[in-house]
Amino acid sequence: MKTLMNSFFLLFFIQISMTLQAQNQTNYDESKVPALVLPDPFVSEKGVIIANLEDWEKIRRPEIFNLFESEVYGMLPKDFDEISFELVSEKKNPYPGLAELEEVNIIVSRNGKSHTMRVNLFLPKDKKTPVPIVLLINYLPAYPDGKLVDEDFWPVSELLKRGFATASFHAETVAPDLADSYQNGIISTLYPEQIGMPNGMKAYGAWAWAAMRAMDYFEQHPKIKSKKSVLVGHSRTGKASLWASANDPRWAITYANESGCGGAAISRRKYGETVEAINTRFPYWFADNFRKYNGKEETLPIDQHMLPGLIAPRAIYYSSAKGDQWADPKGEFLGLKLGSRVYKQIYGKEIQFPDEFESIQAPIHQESVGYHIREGKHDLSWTDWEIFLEFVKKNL
Ligand code: GTR
Repeated sequence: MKTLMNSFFLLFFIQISMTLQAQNQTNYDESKVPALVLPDPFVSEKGVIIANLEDWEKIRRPEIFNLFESEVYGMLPKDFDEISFELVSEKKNPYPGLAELEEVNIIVSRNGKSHTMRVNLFLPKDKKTPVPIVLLINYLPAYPDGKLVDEDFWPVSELLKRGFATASFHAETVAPDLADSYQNGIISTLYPEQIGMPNGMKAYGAWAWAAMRAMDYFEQHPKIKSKKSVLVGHSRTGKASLWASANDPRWAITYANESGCGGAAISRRKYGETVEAINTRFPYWFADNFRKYNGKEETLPIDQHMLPGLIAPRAIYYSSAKGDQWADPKGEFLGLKLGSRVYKQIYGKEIQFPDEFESIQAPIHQESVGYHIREGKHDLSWTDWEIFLEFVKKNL
């Protein structure tokens, strides 16, 4: 018993000291950011210059997608045998005057096993025609009083008043957000062959998979205009939203708020959270292969500026907070600015980004690509939603 306790404490101290070490080494000094030498989105692995839509879609996009899948996020299996939807009634509708509430169990089966995930959907009451939908991937701990909604994070009534249906699921409905139990959802039940594979499905793959299943529900819903769909995630679920949309062309607009390392921000900058720091604290978020790049970001065959191109030409939106240096706001901005070249050069969108990140004074809302940075800390706030919804008005 004593030996067991000793090894428990030893492991605990190793973990703490690894975290502290990663935090101590955090760089917040722009003058120490390495000169950026980034992989070129417009040169194929065989050296072909990619200058038109056909070469982009047939050659380069698949190459970039495969690299993100194997080296960063891990696989996202798309097959299953059956899907069904069941309405349940467990919670009280907090907006009886504004909305109809649908609590939906989505039941997916594969190889004789099934998993049930929950989506909560609010439909505006007074609308006769199908309406656009905003889906938020939530990861916050369940609200203490069993409440369905925290309006600060998910502004349901504001969305309803603007004519949207809105839905949310909790990340843990498919994969717990914990290192020792993340597989205890769809991974061990539906896709056990993924376990132990260096490019196998991890939490991000599972959360992105869940967004796809929610979309399956919206697509067959007579009151939802699923072609006008918006996928939103903050921080860890911002990263998952980007990977979901790279895998699923059904999302019209994808919004990643303060998604930082492994999301919007360019890894090679090593500013704030690094690849090593994120893989150490959250070894179950990304594919095991991503660990090869701990401290060796410059050897990644892709970088996060190549991720928006997987979502193009569909609209994409990033935002940052000045007090969220851990997520590297400048790296997030550059990831989008450089990533938007696919929108401009391949899809002919009108895009003009400022030269200097430091000179940004107002939201940058371009054709299909948008960005804002605000004062304050790491959070998905009403300010973020309000500015983002202006972009949605023009781009949905
Ligand atoms: C942090 C993590 C970030 C970000 C954040 C969050 O601890 O380092 O990558 O995802 O959590 O999800 O709030």
